[in-house]
Amino acid sequence: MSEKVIATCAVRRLEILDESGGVDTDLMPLLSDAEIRRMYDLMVLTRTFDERALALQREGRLGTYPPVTGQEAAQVGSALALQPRDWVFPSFREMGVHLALGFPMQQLFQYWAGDGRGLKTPDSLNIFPICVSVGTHIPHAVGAAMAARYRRDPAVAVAYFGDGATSKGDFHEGFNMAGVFRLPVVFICQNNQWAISVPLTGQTAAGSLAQKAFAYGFEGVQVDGNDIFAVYRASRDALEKARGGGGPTFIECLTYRMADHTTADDASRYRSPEELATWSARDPILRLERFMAQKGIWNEAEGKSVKEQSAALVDDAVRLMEALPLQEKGALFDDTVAFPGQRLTRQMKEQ
Ligand SMILES: Cc1ncc(C[n+]2csc(CCOP(=O)(O)OP(=O)(O)O)c2C)c(N)n1
Repeated sequence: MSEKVIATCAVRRLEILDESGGVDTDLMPLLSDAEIRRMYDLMVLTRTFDERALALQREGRLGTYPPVTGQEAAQVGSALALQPRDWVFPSFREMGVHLALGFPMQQLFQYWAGDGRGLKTPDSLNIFPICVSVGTHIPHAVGAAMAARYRRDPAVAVAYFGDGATSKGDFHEGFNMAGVFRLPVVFICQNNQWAISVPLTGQTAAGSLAQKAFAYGFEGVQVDGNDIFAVYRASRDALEKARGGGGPTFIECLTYRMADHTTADDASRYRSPEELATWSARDPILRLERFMAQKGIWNEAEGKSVKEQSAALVDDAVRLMEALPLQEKGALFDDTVAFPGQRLTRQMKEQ
């Protein structure tokens, strides 16, 4: 008879870019100035899009909208590590991923304005429709990874979700299958620390979300989610590992949702101004600007011009979206199901 430790779990946390703009040169991924500039441009574009979407919602020109501000590094950094053949399964707060991958901006506006045509992914991109139902796309990504395996296609499936999704059955079922079959899938959790008004401490008693992967037999890593270099490096490594047959990885990007959950929420009812101020100081865009300034590839005037260029792109997308004829009655059903059941058929007739 004996009693011994049969498993212990170590969780790595990756940080490369600090708040003053300094980097750990040993961990810094090899990136050209142009690649760093692209990261910056896309983060600024995402924030500009976000600010405009909020304004449009307040004017009644968009429906309910979930803001992205604060999460740009987690989204742009991970998306830029992907290859075009990889399959992306977004939840509902990944507009930075969409923009980084080249999804047409006017379609994002269209979707949030309630027009189903906004969800139609261009043939050149492998992005599944936005999934508002929390966590249900996780098993879909795992299924796509299994399909890639059968087809001997070196594509990796990537699922994006929030901390709240890690409490769902779909998360655990998906993780279990991914682990058992060592599938080419990367799970990217933007732990923005709030699931509407439920804080992380109400979501889990675990010390990290990353450690949950350990129970399913694969690696979980936590990264500073406001550090674009750490997110990019962790994502690139996980994708390479999956492509090489090394199985799944769970990346927990520890970040913060700076705005309300959606335009239908008032976060000031459950969060303190102090918490907000702490995270404002960790702004992912400011941090990259400081790094770029020290490197001599950014100054105030250039920052202003990037913001102006982003605003012009957003203006064009809004104009395009609002110039489109309204979606035809009933067209909402077209790409929803291949074989509508009785209830849907009745609803379609009632249109
Ligand atoms: C299956 C399901 N249950 C409940 C909801 C309502 N709901 C919408 S967002 C949300 C919280 C999601 O939190 P998290 O996964 O942390 O993502 P975040 O909103 O922070 O990006 C909930 C409960 C839903 N959309 N789907």
